[in-house]
Amino acid sequence: MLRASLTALVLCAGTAAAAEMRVEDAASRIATPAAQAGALYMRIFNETGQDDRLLAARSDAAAETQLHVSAQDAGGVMRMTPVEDGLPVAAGEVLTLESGGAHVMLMGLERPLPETAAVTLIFERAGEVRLDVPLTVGMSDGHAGH
Ligand SMILES: [Cu+2]
Repeated sequence: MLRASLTALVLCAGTAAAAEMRVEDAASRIATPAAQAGALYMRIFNETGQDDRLLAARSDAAAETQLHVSAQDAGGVMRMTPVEDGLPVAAGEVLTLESGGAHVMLMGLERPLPETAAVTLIFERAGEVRLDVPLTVGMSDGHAGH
């Protein structure tokens, strides 16, 4: 399994430079100034020409960065769980990270809170994609959690 992914990365490094993962509308939600954790949302356009999978993310703005999915449990309560096998994004498709769905979770936010989080998305085939996401406290939809 590990060997297969490494081979894919090496093959991928030789492909055209124009193909890319394009990220739009990156935003954050941190409920309160004292919150220990925050969520990042964005849209990821797979313009690499090949099916891929978002495996993980990391950031300098938090002690730990995880991929989560939110879903209602049997009792109707929204819960979030870590993504285990990555989030698939087929060639030409869009992976949307949004409130109530999949998101990047920053756990153990740095203090003082940086204005911007440098985030690295790690894809199975496209490798690492870096972006900066502004960190904003208290988005106005009245949701205390996410
Ligand atoms: Cu989460």
